[in-house]
Formats: sequence, C-alpha cells, structure tokens
Amino acid sequence: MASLALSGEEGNADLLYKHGFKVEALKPKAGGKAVQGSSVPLILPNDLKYNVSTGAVEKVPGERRETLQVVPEALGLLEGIEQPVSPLAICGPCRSGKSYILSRLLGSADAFELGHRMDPKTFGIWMGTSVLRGKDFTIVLLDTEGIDAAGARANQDASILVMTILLSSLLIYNSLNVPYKGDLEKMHGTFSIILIAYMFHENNEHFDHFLIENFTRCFIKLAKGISVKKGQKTKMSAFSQFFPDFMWLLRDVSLKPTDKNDKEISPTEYLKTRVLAREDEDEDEDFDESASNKVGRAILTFFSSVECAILERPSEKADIMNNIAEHTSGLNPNFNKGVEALIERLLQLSHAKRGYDKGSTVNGVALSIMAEQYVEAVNDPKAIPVLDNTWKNTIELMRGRAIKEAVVVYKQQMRAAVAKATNNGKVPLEETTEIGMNSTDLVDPSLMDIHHQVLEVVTDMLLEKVGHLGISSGNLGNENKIVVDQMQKRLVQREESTVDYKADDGTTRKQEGFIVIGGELLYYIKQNKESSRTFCQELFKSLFQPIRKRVETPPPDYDFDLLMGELASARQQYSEQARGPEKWVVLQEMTKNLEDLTKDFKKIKGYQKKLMEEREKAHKAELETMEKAQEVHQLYNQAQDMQKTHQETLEKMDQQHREQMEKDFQEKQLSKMQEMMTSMQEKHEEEKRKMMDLMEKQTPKAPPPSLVRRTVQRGADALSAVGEGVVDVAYTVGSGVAGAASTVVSGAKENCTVM
Ligand SMILES: Nc1nc2c(ncn2[C@@H]2O[C@H](COP(=O)(O)OP(=O)(O)OP(=O)(O)O)[C@@H](O)[C@H]2O)c(=O)[nH]1
Ligand SMILES: [Mg+2]
Repeated sequence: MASLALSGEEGNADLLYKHGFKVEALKPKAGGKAVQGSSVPLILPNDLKYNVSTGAVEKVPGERRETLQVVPEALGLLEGIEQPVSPLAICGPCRSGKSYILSRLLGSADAFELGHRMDPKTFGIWMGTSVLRGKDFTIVLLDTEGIDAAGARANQDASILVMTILLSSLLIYNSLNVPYKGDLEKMHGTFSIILIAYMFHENNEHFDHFLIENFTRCFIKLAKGISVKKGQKTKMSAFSQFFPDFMWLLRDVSLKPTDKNDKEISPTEYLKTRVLAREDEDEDEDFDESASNKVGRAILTFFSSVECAILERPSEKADIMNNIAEHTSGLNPNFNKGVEALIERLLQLSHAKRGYDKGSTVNGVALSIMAEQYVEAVNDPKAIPVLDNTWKNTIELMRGRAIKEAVVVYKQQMRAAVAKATNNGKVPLEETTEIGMNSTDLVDPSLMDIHHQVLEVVTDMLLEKVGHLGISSGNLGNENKIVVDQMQKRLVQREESTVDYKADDGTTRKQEGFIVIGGELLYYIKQNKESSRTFCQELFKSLFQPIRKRVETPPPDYDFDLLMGELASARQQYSEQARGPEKWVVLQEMTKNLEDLTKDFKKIKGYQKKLMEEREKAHKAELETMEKAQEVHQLYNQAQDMQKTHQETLEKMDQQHREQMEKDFQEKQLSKMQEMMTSMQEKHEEEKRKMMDLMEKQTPKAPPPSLVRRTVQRGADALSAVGEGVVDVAYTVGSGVAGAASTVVSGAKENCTVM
C-alpha cells in the first residue's frame, strides 16, 4: 500500500529537521529481501501469514490463534540498522486512532493501515518501513494491535503488550477520553500479568503459581510484599531503567485538566495526581488495596518516566472521521496543532534504547535478536522473559553475527588485495617481510602485510558493530579484546615454533616464531605457496634449460669457463627473479636434477685443463697448509720455553729480594746495638777513670801492702758492679727491639756478657 504523504503545514519535515531527524526508508541488510508497503508486520499471531510479494497479511486456514511468530523480512530490515535504535511503540484499546497518529509521525496519514470498520485492523506488532534517522540514534515506529481486540484472549493481549514493553524505549498508551479509576481496573488484568512476569523473573520456583487465571491473587500477594519489604521495592524499581518511558495519550479531550479544587493543571499532573495516585492515604492498607491503586502505583514504579498528552477530537463530521487520511487539512486546527506539539515532545523524549548493561545501547541488529528471543519466551506458558538472560544471549548472538560478518569482509578484502598484488595470481607474493627489512622497502607487499592491513580494517568494523553494547562499561576494553580474539581465531590459528628459513644467500637459518596452522589465512598461505612453487619451477627451467642443452651437445667454441659463467649468471638471475616462500626449496630440488649434467662436463673443451688446474691448486693449498701448521708448531714450542725461563727468573729474583731484605734488617739492628755498646763502654771508662783519680787522691804515700790489696779488691768489686749494670741495660734495650730481631738481641746480650 502506498502511503499518503503529507506536505505543507500538515507535513512534519521542518519539525523533524529542527530536532535533527529526517524520514528515511529502511534498506534490508545485504542479501535481505525488499519489502512492500510503508509498514511491515514484525510479530504476527500464528493464524496470520505475511505475503512478501503482495505485502498483505493473510489468514492461515484452519489455524487457531495461540502463539506469536516473528516475520523474518521485518527482522532483516531491523538488522540493516547498525546505529542504536529508539523504538517508539503505541498500544491501547482498539479503534482509538493508534495507527493514524503513528503515521503522522512519519509525515503521512496512513503509513500504518487504518481501520474504517468496527472490527480491529491491526494485529500483532507492525513496524514502519521508514524510520526517523537522527545523529545518534534511529527512531523505529511500532504499531500494535488493540488491547481487547476481538479474537485475542487476555493472555494474548498480555503477550503483545509484554513484547511491546520489552522492545520499546518509549511507550504511548493511547486511549479515547479522559481516564478514570475504572479504566485502570480494566487495565489491571493486562498490566498485572506483565508485572508479575518481571517481578518473578529471578525466582522461577514461584512461577508455578503464575497462571493467567490466578493473576489477581498473585498480584495482591506481590503488592503486599512490595510494601512490607522495602528492600525489594527498591530492587523492583530498578527495572524502571530497562522499561520504556511511558506516555498516556488521551484522545478526544477538549476539557482542561483540573485538580480537586478546579485549578487548571497540566495533563501530566492530572495523570499523576488524579488517575494514578492512591485514593486513600493509609499506607498500611496494602492487602486490600484496590485494583486501580495497584495499577497506578505499578505504572509509576515500573516505567522510567510517566507523562500525559492530550489531543482534541479530529473532527465532528462523521464522513471526515470515517476517512481521516484523506482530510488532513480539513481537520480541527487545534487537533493538527496538538499533533505537532505531540511530535515535538516525542522527539525530545526519544533516546537510544538502553541495554541491560550499564552504558550499553541496543542497535537494530540487537533488537531483532531480542525480538526473536522474547517471542520464544512469551510463547512458552512456563517461561518468563528474563531481561538479563535475554541481554546476555543477545550479546553472544550479536558477537557471533558480527564476527561472521567480519570474516566475510576479511575474505572479500583478502581476495581483492591478493589478486591486485599478484596480478591476478600471476606473480606469487613473499610470505613475510624479510627480517631486517621494512615492508615499505618492498615494492609489493608481502602476504602477511596484506593480512595485517585487512585485519586492521575488519577489527575496526567489528568493534564498531559491538562497541555500543558497552558490556559493563568499566570492563569495555577487556570485553572488546575477547571479541577481537574470537574473530582472530577464525582468521588465524597459529602455533609457536622454531622456523627454518632460507635466507637470500640460500643458507638455512632458524628463527623463533609462529606457524599458521589454521583459519582463513591458511588458505591464502597455501595458495601462495602453490603459486610460488609453479612460478619458481618455470623460472628455473627457463634459465637452466638452455645451459643443459649446451652441456649435452656443446657447440664447438663452448668451453668450461663459459659454462661456469653461464651457471653463475643463471643462479644470479634466479635469485633476483624467483618469488615467494618456495624460492629456495625449488632451487634445491631442481639443482639435484642438474647434477646428472656433470657426467657431460668432460665433453666440454677446457674441462681437463680446468680439472688439472683445480687439482694443482688444491695440492698447493694442502702443502701451504702443512707448512703453516709446522711453523705454528715451532712457534708454539718456542713460546713454551720462553715462558718457562721467564718463570724461573721471576722466582729467582723473588728469592734474592727476600734474602736481601732480611740481611738489611739484621745489619741495621747490629749497628744500632754497637752504637749503644760503644756509648756504654765510654761511660764505663769514664767512671773507671773517675774512680782511679779518687783512689789516687785518697791513697797515703806508702800504704802497707795488705791495705792496698783490700782497697784494690773493693775497687775491683765496684768495677764489676758497674759492668753488670751495663749488661742489664744492654738486655733491656735488646728486649725493646721488635720480636723479629730477638735472636740478634740475645746474641748481643751474650756478647755483652762475654765482654
Ligand atoms: N475518535 C477518534 N477517532 C479517531 C482519531 N484518530 C483516528 N480516528 C479514527 O479511528 C478509526 C481507527 O483508526 P486507527 O488509527 O486505525 O485506530 P487503531 O487504534 O489503530 O485501531 P486498531 O488497529 O483496530 O486497534 C479511524 O476511522 C480513524 O478515523 C481520534 O483522535 N479520535
Ligand atoms: Mg491500528
């Protein structure tokens, strides 16, 4: 169905532009099917089927409505949105102008099909095939079937509403006229099912009690629990951050909302204070709380924000109302103004849908995965949609899909880049850049250079796809690393190993590194090896085949020196022109084949002479080597002798030195002693002289001989006492000399004694 685009005053392009949005048609993801019409069913009851080619929904004969199903074509459109999404959904009683008002958001009057009969028109959940594209997020519009739609039982209503709440970030509850407490009681059934489902989400054992028929009993029990256990209340209100914002849109309202004292108040104040607030103020009456109180309180607790908007009746004329899409400019001007104000407010309220993890957002891909999972959960009467589990699964699935897509892009880009670098497979690539050589030194990139370039591109792509999931924002870097690692494992599996490689000079060298044992890259490595082998074999043949021919049937002027020159030049050319990892392997293999040529060498002129020259050269070299060895041996022996002599001289010098030191010391001590002895003796002589003088003076002229003898004797005794004193002094001086010289000192004492 082609939608009726509005223009001029009724169109909303300027308004959207002012808020940074524009209407944009969705494109299916690459390979997805295009869809017909301005809206497409996202979720349908099982008794209806979407016909892709006509864009119509058809009844499935004989099928009874029991479950819900996702429509793959709509999921395909959602998957095309990589930007975070802000799903804006509308729900409420049937035949209340839901599809019409949502169409106006897209600048159309009937983007979502309107009903003109008493029967409900919209079944399931529909999605606009155009979106409001903003800078940071994309608003996706979701239209839902009316609550109490004929043919849907209460639990089916609930399933649709559960899905709508779970999928949206802004929910409009649309109803005709001003609501009263009684309206909330009507909503009780539907809302309580949803709320119970969420509240018990962590505690499955209670789920057995949760039967649709018994929902009222459960709800009362639960409500009692909320007010008694304050802690749980806080926990439940935490759901509000994952619930959408809530807007109650009242249609056909021209009266000004007022408070109990008839003072004019805003529609939101009216909703919060007059409709949703408790009638009685007694906090302890929870158990008997009226159904309307419970719903009111639940709405205020569970939704992120609650506000109210009103619209006047579009027209009083039946013919206009019956064909509203055709009469936009003929509608009540206040209604059209109200629509504009509503659109502006909705744009202001819109925000990217939050994921279950802090700081995360949901994009189109994630939303399509979540839709599938939630449908599965609501179809199972024993299952409950569990927010955190669904989110975890969504992340896993999204990562899986993003990795899969990254691998596809890797393959495409590798194929293109390798084809370009190899001139469509004609010239093989070097596998890696040689050690010590920069990739920029090479004219052509190596295979690993190409791999790294493509890897960088797909890693960025992957991170962009999953980055907005913001899985526990504090740990984002680590989480991203896990995803990148998972992708890299798909691309390259490697093993640590010591690799033998042939350097340019043909020698084998070893290097610590990794070898690729699996992943997408391995395919390119194998392919390149194969190409290198063929290329090098052909090159070898082209270079050596002519030489072989000449050796087998040598031309007359062909001599051995010429042959050697040709071989050297062919090898040089091979080393310059051969490409890829098989370069040296092929050379080795092919050289073996060349060896059988040597038997033909003798046919070549100059070979014998060359052989003799070579032999002589070798003999000369041998002799020279022997002579050199002998010389070296002699020199060695000489060196040994010299070393021995030198050692002995050193020892001798050392001994002499020590003896001289001892001798010097003794002489020094003796001369000291002698000096002392001389001075003592001089003193002794002096005393003796003095005594003799004294004696001479005291002796009478002719003393009797006996007296002389006695006197002489006394004089002799005194003399000997002085002598002993000299010896004692000498000894004392001797002992005072250092111990090392004690023998010298005792010798002196003996000498002294003798003296
Ligand atoms: N009273 C009233 N009727 C309206 C309003 N807007 C549209 N309608 C009319 O309501 C009828 C149903 O409009 P829809 O937009 O299809 O309503 P709906 O809520 O999507 O209906 P279902 O999909 O069947 O639940 C049409 O005839 C419209 O002309 C409104 O603001 N007030
Ligand atoms: Mg509708």
